[in-house]
Amino acid sequence: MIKNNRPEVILFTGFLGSGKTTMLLKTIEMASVYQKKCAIIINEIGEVGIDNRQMRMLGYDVLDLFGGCVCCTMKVTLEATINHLLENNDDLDYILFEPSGVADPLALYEAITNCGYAESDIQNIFIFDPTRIDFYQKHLKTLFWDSVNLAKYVVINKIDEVSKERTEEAAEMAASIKPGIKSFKMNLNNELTSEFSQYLMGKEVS
Ligand SMILES: Nc1nc2c(ncn2[C@@H]2O[C@H](COP(=O)(O)OP(=O)(O)OP(=O)(O)O)[C@@H](O)[C@H]2O)c(=O)[nH]1
Ligand SMILES: [Mg+2]
Repeated sequence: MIKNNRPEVILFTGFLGSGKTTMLLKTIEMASVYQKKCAIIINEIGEVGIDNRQMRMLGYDVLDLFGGCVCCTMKVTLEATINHLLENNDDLDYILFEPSGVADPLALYEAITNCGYAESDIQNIFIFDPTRIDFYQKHLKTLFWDSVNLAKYVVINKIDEVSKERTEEAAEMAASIKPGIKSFKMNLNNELTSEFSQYLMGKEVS
């Protein structure tokens, strides 16, 4: 349970094109059905769609591109933005944020905990695109492992594009990294499943 009626912070994490923005938009829609008030933090660098950790794993030197200081700037900016939201809104239920791939997740966590949240308060939803399992296993193993480990829930998305077996394989991959992690299987081009909606909106953080 979050202290002082603070809004819950929900992070939508996942690799390029996995469905983070789609999920964020669906969550906003769902929140309005539940009459909950959301603030959305949008990350301009994220909009460019470059994920420097992925790029680095693939052998590109992205530090040259971004000068290496983007994460620090972002950390300060994120902290200031959250604090601003907390100071100026006393009726917020959720802060939704899609971090860009440029952001170091640990720096993001630090920015959020500096605003008075416990790390365990952060609702980090990892969105997993099962159409790309082979690519993740081949090129992004460590990054995938770290991302699942940091997440609270996994959403296996795009189930309309893969077989049931593939969906199960994705869920098993997540569970083998973080035993017991809850997975929700979805086609985010449709609605959020009611089970997931209730989980996110109805249930307080335990
Ligand atoms: N078939 C199918 N397509 C989906 C689903 N969810 C999202 N998409 C599509 O996948 C593409 C990428 O979705 P986004 O929500 O932009 O993904 P993202 O993770 O925000 O992408 P980046 O921010 O660029 O990393 C879009 O064309 C979506 O319409 C799904 O469940 N099924
Ligand atoms: Mg996006």
